[in-house]
Amino acid sequence: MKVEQFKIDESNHQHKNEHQRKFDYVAADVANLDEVLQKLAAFNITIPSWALGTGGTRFGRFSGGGEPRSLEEKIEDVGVIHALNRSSDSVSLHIPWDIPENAASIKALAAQVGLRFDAVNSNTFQDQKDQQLSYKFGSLHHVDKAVRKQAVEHNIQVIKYGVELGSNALSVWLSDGSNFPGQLNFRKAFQNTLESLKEIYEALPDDWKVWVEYKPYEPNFYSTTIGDWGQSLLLANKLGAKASTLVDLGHHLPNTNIEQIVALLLMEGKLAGFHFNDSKYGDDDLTVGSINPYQLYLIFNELVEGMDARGMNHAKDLGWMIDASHNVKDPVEDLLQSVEAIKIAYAQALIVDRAALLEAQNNNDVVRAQEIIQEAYRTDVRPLVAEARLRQGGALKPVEAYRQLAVREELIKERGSKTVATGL
Ligand SMILES: [Mn+2]
Repeated sequence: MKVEQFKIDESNHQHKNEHQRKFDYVAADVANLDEVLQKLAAFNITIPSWALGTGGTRFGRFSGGGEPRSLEEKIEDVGVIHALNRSSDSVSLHIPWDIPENAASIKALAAQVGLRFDAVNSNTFQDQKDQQLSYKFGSLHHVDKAVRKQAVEHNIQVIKYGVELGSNALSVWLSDGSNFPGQLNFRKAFQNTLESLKEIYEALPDDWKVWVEYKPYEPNFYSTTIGDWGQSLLLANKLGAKASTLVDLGHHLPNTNIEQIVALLLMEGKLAGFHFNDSKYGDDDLTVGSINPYQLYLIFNELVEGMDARGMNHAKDLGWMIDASHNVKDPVEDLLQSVEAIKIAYAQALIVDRAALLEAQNNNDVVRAQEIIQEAYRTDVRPLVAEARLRQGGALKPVEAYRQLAVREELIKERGSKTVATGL
């Protein structure tokens, strides 16, 4: 299933006048309009291979129709997303859920729909069929050296798959932790993790990075060995320049000031990038921007300020990826919504009056500072995001176009109504 350009153009034609009116209205007040549009056009968000199927919970899974049955079909789906939004030009693979059996043909297939491969993700939080030793009590932190070795070797294998695909980062999330007080020696668990990560680090090609993700709880409920950004940063600093900290928005305790964490990691040159999602209670993995879009904007405000302070390229110098799971929506529509929410927050951050904000901060003018921050947030930047997308050949209204073109119906015809994608 491929979305043809003329169909997108037809859909855009219906919305042309309405879009132009709204765009002209907001554009009149944007001082650096061309720069904002260029940055928005360049900004892409990676789609994870596990998000193309309907997610489940531990209570069950309600699969949707036309789910991708193979890696090839997942790439096809990301191709559809990218054709519509022109902002999702890469895929992140999860090994072993999506093993590229023939890297050359997978790479060629991806290139046909304008995609490349971003970070590869290892998995030592589940036991796989035919696996010799169990990860029940952890992987890289395990008390038994043989289990640690098995987990290290898996990560090195994932790097090899990534090299074949042209990826250049390994993303590591560990579920290692403990469920009960006394179960684990925290110091030894940390040291084992460091030792294991060092072995993985040694196997990284020169131009590769390793991203160390943290999470406070779940599936373990007493301690997690890489539980917060401090523990991740400690590991990344001990490992070296190729290691940095990955922030997953859902991996924080309630009310954590994530924007402050981001600001400091950026300052230290140790922010790897993001796993975007949203949450109300815990690691809910809801659609980005669906619960707390203001927090997302505040995070982007720090990102833009911090990246500019270091002269970084917004689009290329950090990893931007969605990590969400949804059990009631069409995954493609959900991903289109997530990408849109990210770009809206980014656009708002781009139009913040930085010079005025700095002046207000230096004068301790708290009211003025808040006014400046909220002025950008309360601006309807959606026509700017849509204009950038339009100029790239994307749809003015991606979700509407997806429905109009009856993509899901087509996929169900091709794949059947009872297909189940690999993943959780
Ligand atoms: Mn994540």
